[in-house]
Amino acid sequence: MIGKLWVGLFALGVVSASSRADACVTFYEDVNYEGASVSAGIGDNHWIASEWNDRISSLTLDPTCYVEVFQNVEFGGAGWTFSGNTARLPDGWDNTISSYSCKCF
Ligand SMILES: [Ca+2]
Repeated sequence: MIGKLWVGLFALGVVSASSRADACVTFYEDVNYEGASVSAGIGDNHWIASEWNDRISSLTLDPTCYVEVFQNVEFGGAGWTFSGNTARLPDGWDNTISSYSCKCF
């Protein structure tokens, strides 16, 4: 009984550890999580690189994470924070993101 409890706790720990290691955010080229995608871990990205600049149209987030996105490089211009999966970026945000910061609780 005790042994099973410890096995269960260990398994739980492994699951939560691996979910922490998963992507903080995944960006998609098209709305509804379609087209090309790119995932990123926790952290700041001051320049999303030319391949993804002004291209993102939807995003998914790890349930424990949120991402602050910016219209310009170096976290400049307007900003918006997303705290959940977003199938369609709000008006004015489609194909505009150039830098971001992804954080988890
Ligand atoms: Ca797009």
